[in-house]
Amino acid sequence: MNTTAALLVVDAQYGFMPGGGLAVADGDAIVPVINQVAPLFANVVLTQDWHPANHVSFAANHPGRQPFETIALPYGEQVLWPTHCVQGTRDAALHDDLCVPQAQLIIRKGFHGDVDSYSAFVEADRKSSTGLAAYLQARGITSVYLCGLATDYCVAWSAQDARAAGFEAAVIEDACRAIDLDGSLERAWADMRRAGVRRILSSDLA
Ligand code: VGL
Ligand code: ZN
Repeated sequence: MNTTAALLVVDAQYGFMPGGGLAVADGDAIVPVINQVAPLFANVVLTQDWHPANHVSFAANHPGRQPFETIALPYGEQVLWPTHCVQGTRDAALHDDLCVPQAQLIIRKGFHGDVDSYSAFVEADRKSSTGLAAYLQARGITSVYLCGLATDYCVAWSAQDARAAGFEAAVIEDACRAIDLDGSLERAWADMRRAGVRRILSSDLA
């Protein structure tokens, strides 16, 4: 088994599955695909979107604003989301059917009330590190395979930041689903390609 590779399972939480606060169409279809590829990895890291109820990314915390509008924040443009993945709620829990017992680390992100964090590596202010790059480097990991939700937000930002931190990165497309807000999915694939992120299928791994 390749000990220099890690599988990064992004936000496989009820909040992004059908019925969740920020439901992604067909989001639960990724769970069996992740369960199928995970045994190929000795190193697995999970992320968990983990917001306080007063989080700046929630439309409900901006009177008169609606979900999916954007606002300007000190660090840049922010999409306003429906309330999702509030700390300690069922919405924030990882899907019960996810089977990755060998996972070694769960990175929780988006816990600062005034900063969002799509990326598992760096928060949306582009300054605050989650510590993940240093952790992976300390473990001798050189390549990161990404799956989870959502392709065009947390997966895409994490993949590009993995490249920026010097890792090889590949997104397992059929182990992801997208929000696809105003063409965000096509833009995300173009941005990832430019950053040197590989686009693969679970069948490419075996
Ligand atoms: C995500 C929007 C807001 C994601 C998280 O996991 O892609 N998207 N919070
Ligand atoms: Zn979020």
